[in-house]
Amino acid sequence: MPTLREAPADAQIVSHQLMLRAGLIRQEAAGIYAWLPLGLKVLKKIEQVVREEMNRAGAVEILMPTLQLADLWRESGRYDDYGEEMLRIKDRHDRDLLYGPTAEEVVTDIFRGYVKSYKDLPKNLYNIQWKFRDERRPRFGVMRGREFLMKDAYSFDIDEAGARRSYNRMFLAYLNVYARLGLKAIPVKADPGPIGGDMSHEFMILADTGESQVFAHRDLVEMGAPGPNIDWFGDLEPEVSRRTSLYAASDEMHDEARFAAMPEEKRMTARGIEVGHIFYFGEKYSKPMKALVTGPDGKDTPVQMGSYGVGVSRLVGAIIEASHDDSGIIWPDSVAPFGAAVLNLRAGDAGCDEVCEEAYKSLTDAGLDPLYDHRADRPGAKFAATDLVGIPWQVVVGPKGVAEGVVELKRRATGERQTLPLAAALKVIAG
Ligand code: 5CA
Repeated sequence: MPTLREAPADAQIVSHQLMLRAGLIRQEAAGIYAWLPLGLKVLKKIEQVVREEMNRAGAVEILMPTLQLADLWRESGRYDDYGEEMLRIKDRHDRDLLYGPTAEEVVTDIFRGYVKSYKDLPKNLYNIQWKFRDERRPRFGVMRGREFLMKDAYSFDIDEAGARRSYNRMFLAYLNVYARLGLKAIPVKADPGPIGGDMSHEFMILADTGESQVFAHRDLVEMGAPGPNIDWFGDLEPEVSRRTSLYAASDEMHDEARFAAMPEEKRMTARGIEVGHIFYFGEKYSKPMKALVTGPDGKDTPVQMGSYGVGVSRLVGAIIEASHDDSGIIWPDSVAPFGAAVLNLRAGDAGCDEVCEEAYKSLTDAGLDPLYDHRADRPGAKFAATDLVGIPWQVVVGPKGVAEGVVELKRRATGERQTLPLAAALKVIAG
């Protein structure tokens, strides 16, 4: 847990500063990071939330390689178009490879190898894998990296109506992901860019440091997520259109006339962090790559596709932007690197050691994945470090309390402290 007192001078935004100070990441090259123990724990927890919500919405996990064959991209026609953002590599046989910036081509190749009939549809395959884009200006730490972790899902349907149902499932699953991460995300109409297609939404977290401009109806901010208990394979159109009927657009798609037609108090212009982007693009890849399925009429037709990305590593930064104070990070319980910290203020003292070990064991048994700080540091340094790294609960054990049979329990988010017996503290933490 290599914490730093000062933020390195080149970190411009608070999340980047706090990620470096809390020892979550280490820069290895511009836009390329090593994940240190605490950072990796958070990244894995976000990944797991995303995975659970994808599975709930009927998507199936696979893992595609980071290195892809250029020939697949020649088939889709994107090899030349993608430009300088693509990292191109040659192997020892002089074959052209690339480090995948996204995986439409690879997943289409997998799909066409196995699925031949509409009876096997719908299908949605996803993976959580590192991507590389040689961004011109990598900045803000993991927010705009060159190597970054993305969840990318790809849907396959026989017709447009099916593709829209698949799109709707992802649209709502995304809202559930962000809600579980303690974030308020707004879906906005977006430009499909190099992925292509004619229907696209970005999911934005409001933050002054965001790189995107958002124009939206205020009510969208508080509308919230649908929750896990919707009928995922039923009619989701009403839930989706409740949200898409209110105005919301990124700057590329902004329509000033429509925006101005809303009541003034409902008009919101803000900066946003794009934490997800979904696309419907029909036959854009299936047609040139000949991913054909036999329809009910016996005819072969190109499958209808969409793709759905979540910026998993970017979310670490986005959550910090949305949840911190002057002392450091405030992790939502769902992704905190440790559920609770046990601070031994006098390590080596038999009484303190005994209470700490009991606390550590009980918290472990309760599934809270606790951190035990038994370093010889002075108490002030321990408090500051635990606040900085944002652990939701602190159980503070010192000689005075031990003599009286109590510990101090602190909630990081509110700063609230209470003095109580260990067993009672454990009950409060367990909720
Ligand atoms: N194939 C589609 C969806 S699967 C796709 O690549 N979409 S994307 O380009 O919009 O990327 C998906 C998400 O990845 C973005 O919404 C963003 O959250 C994240 N992302 C994109 N570029 C970067 C980057 N340079 N650094 C960190 N995260 C990024």
